[in-house]
Amino acid sequence: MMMVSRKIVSSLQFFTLFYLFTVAFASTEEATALLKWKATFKNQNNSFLASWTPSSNACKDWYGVVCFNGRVNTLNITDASVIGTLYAFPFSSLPYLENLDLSNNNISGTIPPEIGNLTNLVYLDLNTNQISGTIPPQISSLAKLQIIRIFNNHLNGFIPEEIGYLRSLTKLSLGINFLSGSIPASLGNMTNLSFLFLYENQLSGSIPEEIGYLRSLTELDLSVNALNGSIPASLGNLNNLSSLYLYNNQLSDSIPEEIGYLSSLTELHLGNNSLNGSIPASLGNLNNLSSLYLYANQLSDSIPEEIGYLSSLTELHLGTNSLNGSIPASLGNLNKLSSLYLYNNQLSDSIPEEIGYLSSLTNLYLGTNSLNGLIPASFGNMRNLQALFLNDNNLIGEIPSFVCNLTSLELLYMPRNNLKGKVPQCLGNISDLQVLSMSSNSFSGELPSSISNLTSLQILDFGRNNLEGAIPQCFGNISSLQVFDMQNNKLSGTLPTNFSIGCSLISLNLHGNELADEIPRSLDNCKKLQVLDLGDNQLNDTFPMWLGTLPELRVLRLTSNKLHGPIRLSGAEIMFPDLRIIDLSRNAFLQDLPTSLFEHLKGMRTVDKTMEEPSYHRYYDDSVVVVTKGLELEIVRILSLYTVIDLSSNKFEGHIPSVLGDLIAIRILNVSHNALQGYIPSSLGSLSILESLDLSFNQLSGEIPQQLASLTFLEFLNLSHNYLQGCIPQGPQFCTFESNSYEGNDGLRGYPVSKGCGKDPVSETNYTVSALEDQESNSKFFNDFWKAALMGYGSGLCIGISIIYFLISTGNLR
Ligand SMILES: *[C@@H]1O[C@H](CO)[C@@H](O)[C@H](O)[C@H]1NC(C)=O
Ligand SMILES: *[C@@H]1O[C@H](CO)[C@@H](O)[C@H](O)[C@H]1NC(C)=O
Ligand SMILES: *[C@@H]1O[C@H](CO)[C@@H](O)[C@H](O)[C@H]1NC(C)=O
Ligand SMILES: *[C@@H]1O[C@H](CO)[C@@H](O)[C@H](O)[C@H]1NC(C)=O
Ligand SMILES: *[C@@H]1O[C@H](CO)[C@@H](O)[C@H](O)[C@H]1NC(C)=O
Ligand SMILES: *[C@@H]1O[C@H](CO)[C@@H](O)[C@H](O)[C@H]1NC(C)=O
Ligand SMILES: *[C@@H]1O[C@H](CO)[C@@H](O)[C@H](O)[C@H]1NC(C)=O
Ligand SMILES: *[C@@H]1O[C@H](CO)[C@@H](O)[C@H](O)[C@H]1NC(C)=O
Ligand SMILES: *[C@@H]1O[C@H](CO)[C@@H](O)[C@H](O)[C@H]1NC(C)=O
Ligand SMILES: *[C@@H]1O[C@H](CO)[C@@H](O)[C@H](O)[C@H]1NC(C)=O
Ligand SMILES: *[C@@H]1O[C@H](CO)[C@@H](O)[C@H](O)[C@H]1NC(C)=O
Ligand SMILES: CC(=O)N[C@H]1CO[C@H](CO)[C@@H](O)[C@@H]1O
Repeated sequence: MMMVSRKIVSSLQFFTLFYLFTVAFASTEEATALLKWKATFKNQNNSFLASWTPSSNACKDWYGVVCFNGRVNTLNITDASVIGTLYAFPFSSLPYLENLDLSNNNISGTIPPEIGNLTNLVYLDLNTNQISGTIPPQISSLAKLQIIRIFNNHLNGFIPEEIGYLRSLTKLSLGINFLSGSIPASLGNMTNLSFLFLYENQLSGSIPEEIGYLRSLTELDLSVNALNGSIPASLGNLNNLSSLYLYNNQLSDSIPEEIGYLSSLTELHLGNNSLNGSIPASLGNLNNLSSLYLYANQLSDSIPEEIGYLSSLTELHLGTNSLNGSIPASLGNLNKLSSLYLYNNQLSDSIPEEIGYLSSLTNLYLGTNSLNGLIPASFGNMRNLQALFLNDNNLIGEIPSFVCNLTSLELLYMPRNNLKGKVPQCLGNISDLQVLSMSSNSFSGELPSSISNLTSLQILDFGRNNLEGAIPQCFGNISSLQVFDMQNNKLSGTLPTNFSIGCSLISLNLHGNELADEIPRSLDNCKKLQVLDLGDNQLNDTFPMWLGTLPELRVLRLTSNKLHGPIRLSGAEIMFPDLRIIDLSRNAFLQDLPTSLFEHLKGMRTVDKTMEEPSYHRYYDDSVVVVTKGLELEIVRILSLYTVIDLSSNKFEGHIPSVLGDLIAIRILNVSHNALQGYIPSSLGSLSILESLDLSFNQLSGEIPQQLASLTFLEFLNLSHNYLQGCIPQGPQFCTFESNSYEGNDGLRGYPVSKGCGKDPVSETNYTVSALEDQESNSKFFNDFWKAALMGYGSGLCIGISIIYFLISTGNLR
């Protein structure tokens, strides 16, 4: 039909006749074919395509269909809720189709090779569907194609090399799929290509040099793939390139100097690769560059002064590299700069005053470097600054009073410097402040009460300074506050007593001050509280049982205070449901261990590794010190994964309740230095992830339960200074403990205190020394080994025994 029509057009009259004929015939054939395709949709009631009926005129009435000379020229049913496949699509029946847009539907299955029959196709858009399988190479026979958009599907396999034959292509957009293999060099033949988007796939290998032949390219996005090798210098030929996105790959070697020849470039994003060497000074030629992202590479040497010539720059992100030397003063020329990220490098010397001239700056991140000297006074000019990060440097001096002029500030983050002096009262004027973190400096004097005027404040962290005086009462009123950390200062007086209803506190850490009196009852208004550390103060109160109603409390640390009295539970149904760390050590608690408390503690009854981090964790890490394995260990962040009961150094008496064995998530159990009596309950053998057990300095009697030998994670055991007797159980972990674990118990026998315990009751485990002795008493090897082991190779013995067990179990020693 088509071939005939091409030959006949010379006669106008005949053509008119023929044209009328085709209108009737061709659109019937095309319409019938389209209806057959529609009949395969899963949702036949699709209201968008309700107009597609056999009785209506496809060219005139059908949604999304445009005809030209009576033949379907455009089929555009984007975002029309189609649920179907392309298997019944009439590829062979639409010879005049130029524009096919099926984007934003739910089309699944693969692209049939018959797509190659749409020989007049100019525009192909299948983006945002569920299309899978490979790109058929037949697509390359569509010689008129200018635009291909199949991004955001499930395509896999290689990009067919044949695509390079599509010489008319101007846009190729295949991002967000599962394409793998390397980028075909043949793409370099598509000389009219101006957009090449292959981001978010699994492409590997290196970037072909031929990409540099695509002189018409304006945007090249190969980000978020697994590309390696170096960035080809040929890219420097792409005169019209305005954006180059290669971030999140594995590109290595240095950034080619030629990138600096891309005079049209406005965006250069090379972050998160393995690029090394220095930043080429040639980048200073990129007059139109507005964002330069080179973060998270291994770039070294100093920041070239030429970066300061990039007068259009608004974003400069060089964080997390190995840059050293000083910050070039030339950066002060970048008067359009809104974000400057230089954190996590090795930059040194003082911060140039010129940085303060950047009056458009909203984000300044200079943390984690080796910067020293004073904070330049010029910083007072940066009236638009919202975030100032100077943490983890060696900055000295006082908080300059100009800081209070930075009235747009939301984040002021300067922990771990050598700043000193008083905290300025005027901080209370920075009314949008959300994060105020000055921990680990040497600030002195009192906390200004003006801070309580900061009604957006979420994190207030002056931990590890030398602040003194009382905590202003009004601090209890900052209802937005989530983190309040004043640990390790010299604060005295009482805690604020007016925590109000709706209190947002998640973490309250006042550890290591001189705070006295009671724990304020109003804290039970802080229903979101997860971490409460009031340890190492002078608090004089009974056990705050009322905290048990806080549903999310995970850490309760009251060590080293003057807390006293018995711990008894009222009849409440649910108490401390999420508690994981309870440290009441070094107080004056009396009478029985709190059995009724142990009967609650639901959070310690299951081993749960899926705790959410609080939302503030980017600016604050909760940390708690626990005593484990005889050492102080600071747990940062993962503290919700640690489960600790420390009741040591009190005046508890009576028995160790066997219900403790139900708290199977405990890793650290310390009840040492009390006046506990009776037997060690065998139920402790159920604490299967216990790492540290300290029962020392009590009056415990009887034998060590054999069940403890099954605690395979136990790394620290202290049973010393009790009245224990009988044989020390033997097991894989038990043979790593030395005699000081047992000293001061005159009645204990067996390894490592004395020679074996003879015919001890055979344990359930395969690893007992006594069982081995019985089986191996004739073996000369074993006797020699035993002698060597007793010469002090504590843990060597364990390994040795395992080897022997292996030999026994394989029959080699029999
Ligand atoms: C089409 O039918 C399905 C059930 O077969 C129904 O869930 C859906 O809402 C219907 N859609 C329209 C647009 O009527
Ligand atoms: C299809 O229609 C949408 C909106 O109706 C339009 O944005 C899109 O450009 C059209 N596609 C083609 C190929 O004409
Ligand atoms: C697409 O359709 C399939 C089959 O009806 C359905 O299971 C799937 O959830 C749909 N996907 C989307 C993204 O709508
Ligand atoms: C490339 O684009 C130019 C200008 O638009 C056009 O004249 C030429 O035909 C195109 N080349 C191909 C192979 O389509
Ligand atoms: C297309 O590109 C490939 C690889 O660069 C090359 O070998 C081939 O000769 C090119 N084909 C044409 C027709 O230019
Ligand atoms: C580069 O862009 C200019 C201006 O838009 C245009 O005239 C020129 O043809 C482009 N060069 C190429 C190779 O496409
Ligand atoms: C790039 O990755 C491929 C595997 O995908 C590997 O064979 C090749 O050695 C790598 N090349 C470089 C330069 O790392
Ligand atoms: C703070 O701003 C005021 C005017 O708004 C100005 O007079 C004062 O000098 C500034 N202080 C500092 C330290 O920059
Ligand atoms: C809080 O701000 C008000 C005015 O905004 C002021 O009068 C008051 O003194 C401030 N309070 C403190 C403690 O600085
Ligand atoms: C605790 O406070 C009470 C009175 O409130 C007082 O009698 C007692 O001596 C205090 N205890 C300590 C250890 O300071
Ligand atoms: C020793 O361990 C093996 C495998 O763990 C087990 O099959 C065997 O019954 C055990 N023997 C004794 C005596 O417990
Ligand atoms: C008429 C025509 O060109 N038909 C082709 C359609 O596509 C299939 C698959 O590529 C070919 O086999 C046909 O020849």
